[in-house]
Amino acid sequence: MTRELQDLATEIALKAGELILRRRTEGVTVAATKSSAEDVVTLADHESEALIRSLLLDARPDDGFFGEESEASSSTSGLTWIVDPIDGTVNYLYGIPNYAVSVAVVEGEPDPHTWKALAATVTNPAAGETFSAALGEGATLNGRTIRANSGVSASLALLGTGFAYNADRRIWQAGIVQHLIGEVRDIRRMGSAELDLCSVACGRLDGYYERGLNPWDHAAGALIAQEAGARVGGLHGAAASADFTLAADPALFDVLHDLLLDAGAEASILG
Ligand code: LIP
Repeated sequence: MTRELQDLATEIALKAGELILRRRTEGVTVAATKSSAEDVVTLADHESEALIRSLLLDARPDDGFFGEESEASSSTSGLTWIVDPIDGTVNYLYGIPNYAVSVAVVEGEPDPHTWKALAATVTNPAAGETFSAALGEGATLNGRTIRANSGVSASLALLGTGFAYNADRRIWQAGIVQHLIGEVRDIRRMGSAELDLCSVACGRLDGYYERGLNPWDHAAGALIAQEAGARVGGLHGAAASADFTLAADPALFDVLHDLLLDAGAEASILG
């Protein structure tokens, strides 16, 4: 069952990947802004989500849908698809080849605190890279098994992180970076949470953390990183969610967890 769901996620993600890559070459149109002027949605975001939704409806009409750009629909099968039609939309707008289509399927409500992720695919069409996993079946990049780095100390850890579409939040997030930057090897801001989590899964990053993610920004990448041997969660044993998302090899996870607490990662954010 999970393999079939994985194959479906991959087939559909690749089709949406082809579409957004084609639109990229044809020229990107901003359709609207959302939570702030910086938070844009393009016509291609809408087209990609509409395509994914219709293909899922054809293949599995009883499943629920929870996507970034359209109304959620509830499930009668117990399964719900969590979809980000373009993760890294600002990269997509600027032509930075680090954006992805993300498709995951979970058992239960579309709530990261309670869902059980079963299968997931994240495809970066500009790089020709497709990450995928099924629960208990491991993770792959273009079909090749991948593993997260292990045995890395915090002082030599290369981390990834991200910043919100709200200026006050970005200032707060920059404060966490200021605390952390002297404790680790370096920090990368690559612009897509899903691809950051996949980078942990294949060893391009030793760890990743971010606060304020939506469910569709981490649903797929979290399962892929976990199946590659990383621990993915929040603070104080919580699940990964908007409250906090941290991913790293289990030993490094614990060290980074405490460094982030020292840096004030759980403080309340204004704005
Ligand atoms: C983005 C995430 C990124 C985060 C951005 C935004 P989007 O998702 O991938 O990690 O820093 O604020 O949430 O908006 O491109 O789908």
